[in-house]
Amino acid sequence: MNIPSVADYMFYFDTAYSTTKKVMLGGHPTYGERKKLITLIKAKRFYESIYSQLSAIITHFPDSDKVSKFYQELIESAISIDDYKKHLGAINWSRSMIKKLYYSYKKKGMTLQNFFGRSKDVLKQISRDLEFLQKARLHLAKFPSIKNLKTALLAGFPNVGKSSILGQLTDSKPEVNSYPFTTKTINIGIMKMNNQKIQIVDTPGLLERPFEKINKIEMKAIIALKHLADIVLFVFDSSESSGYKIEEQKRLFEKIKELFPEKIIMIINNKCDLTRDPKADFNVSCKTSEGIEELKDKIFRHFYSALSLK
Ligand SMILES: Nc1nc2c(ncn2[C@@H]2O[C@H](COP(=O)(O)OP(=O)(O)O)[C@@H](O)[C@H]2O)c(=O)[nH]1
Ligand SMILES: [Mg+2]
Repeated sequence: MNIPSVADYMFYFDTAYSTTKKVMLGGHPTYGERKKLITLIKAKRFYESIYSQLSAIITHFPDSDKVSKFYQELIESAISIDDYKKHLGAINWSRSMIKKLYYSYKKKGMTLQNFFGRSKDVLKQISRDLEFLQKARLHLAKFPSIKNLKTALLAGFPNVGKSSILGQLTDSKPEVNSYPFTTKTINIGIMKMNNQKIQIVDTPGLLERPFEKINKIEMKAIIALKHLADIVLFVFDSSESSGYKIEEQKRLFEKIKELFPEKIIMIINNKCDLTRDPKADFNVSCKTSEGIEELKDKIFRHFYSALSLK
C-alpha cells in the first residue's frame, strides 16, 4: 500500500499560512472594503488549505472496515485496528473543529489572527496522531500486495519443492513481498489459463514446520493466511531428499489440516522422478514437468467451470 508521507502539524499550518501571503484584488475597492475583503480571502484560503490537507490524509489511508480480512489481520498484528481507527478519527475531528472555527470567524466570532491561532492549537492537539500515522504508513507500505483473485496456498517442509512448483505453475517470476514485523517474505505468482487467473502464494518459512517454534507474530501472519487461501496445495517429498522423513511430513500435514479445517487440501507428491506415491492426489516432477499440466488443469477446474476455460 502506497500512502504519501505524513508530516508534523506545523507543516500543515505553515503550508496553509503561506497561501495567505499574496492576496491580489481586482476592481477598485475603497480602502475599508479592501481590508475587509483581504481578510476574508485569507481566512478562506487558510481554511481550505488545512481542510484539503487533512482530507488527503484521511482518504489516503485505507478504511480498515473496507479492506479484506487478510489485510485486517495484518493491520491488527502490525499496529492494532483500534489504535489505527482512533488516530485517523482524530484527524477527522481536527478537520471538523477547524471548519467550525472558520464558520465562527465568518460570523465575526473572532479576529483573523485568533482564527489562525486557534486553528494552530487544534492542529497541535493531533501531533501524536500524525506521528502514529506516519509510522503506520511505513508498516502499511511493507504489506504484501495481494490481488483479489482466487488463491492457492503452498505448504510443506523446506526443500520439498514448493518454490519450484510455484515457478512451474506460473509464467512470470514470482513477486516477492515482505510481511509486517517478520523477516518472512511472501512470493506470489499468477497462473493463467485462457482468460482466467489464479494467484499462487508461497510463504517460505511459515507453513513449513509444525508450529511449536513459531513466534506470536508469525502465528498472526499464519492466521491472516487463513483468510487468503481458497485452497491449499500440500507438497510432500516422498523421496525424502529434502532431508525430512515422510512421518514428519505427515505430522505437518495434520497440523495444516487443523489450521485450515474448512479448506480443500490437494495432496501433491513432488519429485516423482525419484519416488512416486500412489496415494497422493497428484504425482508431479519439477525436473521433468510430469504431472504439472494436470495439476494446473485440476486447480482451474476447481474454481471455474469447464465452459469458462474453453
Ligand atoms: N529431483 C527433483 N528435485 C527437485 C524437484 N523439485 C525441486 N527439486 C529440488 O529440490 C530442492 C528444493 O526445491 P525448492 O523449490 O527450493 O523447495 P522449497 O524449499 O519447498 O521451496 C532444489 O534443489 C530443487 O532443485 C523435482 O521434481 N525433482
Ligand atoms: Mg522455497
